[in-house]
Amino acid sequence: MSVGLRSDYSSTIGSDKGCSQYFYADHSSLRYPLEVSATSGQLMCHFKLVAIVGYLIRLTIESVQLEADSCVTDSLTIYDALLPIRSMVLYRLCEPTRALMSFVSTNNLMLVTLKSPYIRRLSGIRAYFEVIPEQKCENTVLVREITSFEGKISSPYYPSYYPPKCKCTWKFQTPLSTLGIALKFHNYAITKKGAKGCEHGWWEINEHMYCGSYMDHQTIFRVPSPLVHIQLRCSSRFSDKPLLVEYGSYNISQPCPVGSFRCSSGLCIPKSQRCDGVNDCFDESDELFCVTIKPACDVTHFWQPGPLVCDGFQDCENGQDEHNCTQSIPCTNKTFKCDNDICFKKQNARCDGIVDCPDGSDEDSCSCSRTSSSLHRIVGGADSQEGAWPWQVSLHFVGSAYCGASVISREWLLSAAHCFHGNRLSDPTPWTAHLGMYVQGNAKFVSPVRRIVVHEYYNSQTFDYDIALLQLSIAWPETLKQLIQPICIPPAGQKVHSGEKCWVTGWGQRHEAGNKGSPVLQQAEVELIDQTLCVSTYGIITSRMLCAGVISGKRDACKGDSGGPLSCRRKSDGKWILTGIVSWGHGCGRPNFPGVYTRVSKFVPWIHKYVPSLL
Ligand code: 4AZ
Repeated sequence: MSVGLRSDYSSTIGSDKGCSQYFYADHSSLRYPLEVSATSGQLMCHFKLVAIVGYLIRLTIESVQLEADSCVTDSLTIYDALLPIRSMVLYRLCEPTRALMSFVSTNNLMLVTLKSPYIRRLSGIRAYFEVIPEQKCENTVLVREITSFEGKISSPYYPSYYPPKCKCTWKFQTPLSTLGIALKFHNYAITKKGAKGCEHGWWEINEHMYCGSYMDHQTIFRVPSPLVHIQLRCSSRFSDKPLLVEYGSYNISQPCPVGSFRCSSGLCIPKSQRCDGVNDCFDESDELFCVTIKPACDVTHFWQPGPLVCDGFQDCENGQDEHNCTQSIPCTNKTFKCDNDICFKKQNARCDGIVDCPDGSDEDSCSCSRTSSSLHRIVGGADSQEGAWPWQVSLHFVGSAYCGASVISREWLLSAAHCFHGNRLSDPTPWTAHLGMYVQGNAKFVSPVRRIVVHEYYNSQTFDYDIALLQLSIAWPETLKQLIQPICIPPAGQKVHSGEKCWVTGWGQRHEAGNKGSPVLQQAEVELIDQTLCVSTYGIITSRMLCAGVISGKRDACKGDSGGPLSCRRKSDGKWILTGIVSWGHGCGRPNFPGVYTRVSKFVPWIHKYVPSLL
């Protein structure tokens, strides 16, 4: 017999028959199914998986259904042992998924628990497990003289998540002393290791130490040596996302071939792709320092099919392509259809505060803050006026003000990921959100937090992707709409203009050296700062960050303001836009060290993934 259902684990644990089971698997080429689902009642399942000694268990999850509440009630937990010991957690899933993912134990035992005590719609799991041999993770590679990527290395048990304990070694040798090794990391990057430990992989490359982190694009790391010794140690507490790295040789004296441009990330792209408005480098370095020249079209060619049609975009310098239009491009799922059937190329034409449709239908029924009464309240001084920033939220952790946030809908807030970094801080239970508040502690509405969604690429060393969504347990009532109003999310990829004046607000410290927050909501007017200047000040500024401040430094965000809004008023329609989220900076209010903010326009699709109701 290849698999034995030895006994029900305990008839008192699950109300559903077969929910708690003990499997023994001794056949290494079979898939053993693990499936359970229920539409009402509760699920409290314990699946104990045991393989033959000397082998490991790979659990592949095809789908999981549960209530998404940051694991407060519902969770799927995979343990690297037969008992639910905290230190042996391999992975915990807090939200439903249909993405195929697999996990490997470090021994022949695994426990999978599924908890869903109040089933509303459907809870369950569809998965299978296999018995697999332990894999060695070392290799010696002789790289050819082709100066392009020729092979791949990967984390152990790829494409499974790799286990928390691992050690891989790879040795590379190129045929010529003039050739080094180029490593192309997929959705991952390595940077010099600082004083802190590494959270997502610890790399030693020719005796230099690096930490790895996940990103939304590939990066290239070049080692200018013909002999390269690499060691990877898995440093995460849990199983971590699989890694894939392409390797190849490159010419040490000329890392990018003639006719190509070298991105800041090390990637080489054809020179022709520089300054074409497309982020080919992924880090936007190909689009920096560009002077845009729009064609001055002549009437003879702008009716031709192509970009120069009536599409809501001014392609010609003089705007001729958009004058007296009688022709429009057909609507697709990437366009917005106005009520009078004209289509606009811009996906985000709807509710971006700019009237694109001749009948204004793209801007009808949009609900974020237009605030016509806003002008009188933006005044100098540090204390704001009561009700002036109706999207401002104070987040309390175990009863004390800890961070800021912004209201973006009836039940969702936007804040900074770093506010929730750490075991206790990432649990929504101790958090409360205080809305419609002016003096600390006197909120018009308080709700517990149901769910915290930290951006999956948040990097606690560099503060990259410093963004988090919070779902309230109780949506704020319509009756409070005079005091609580959502702020608008910027259109995706919106460009900001340096010198533009915006406002930062919060109850954080009023001095860098202080240790207590302000009782009254503070406001400070700050200027958006040129990205190149920001990079030259701090060095480690990514395209997900922007700087704002004043030269004197006097007006700035500080500790306790984190997660709060940087609000900019759009001239065209008077709407307030959440341009930034207070993230970090060198101290507070220091001359020449502006505040650093998360650039919200980079996260529009990510926000929409969780808050689809947002217009
Ligand atoms: C902080 O510690 C912090 N001056 C927030 C903003 C700034 C500095 C520190 C910017 O939360």
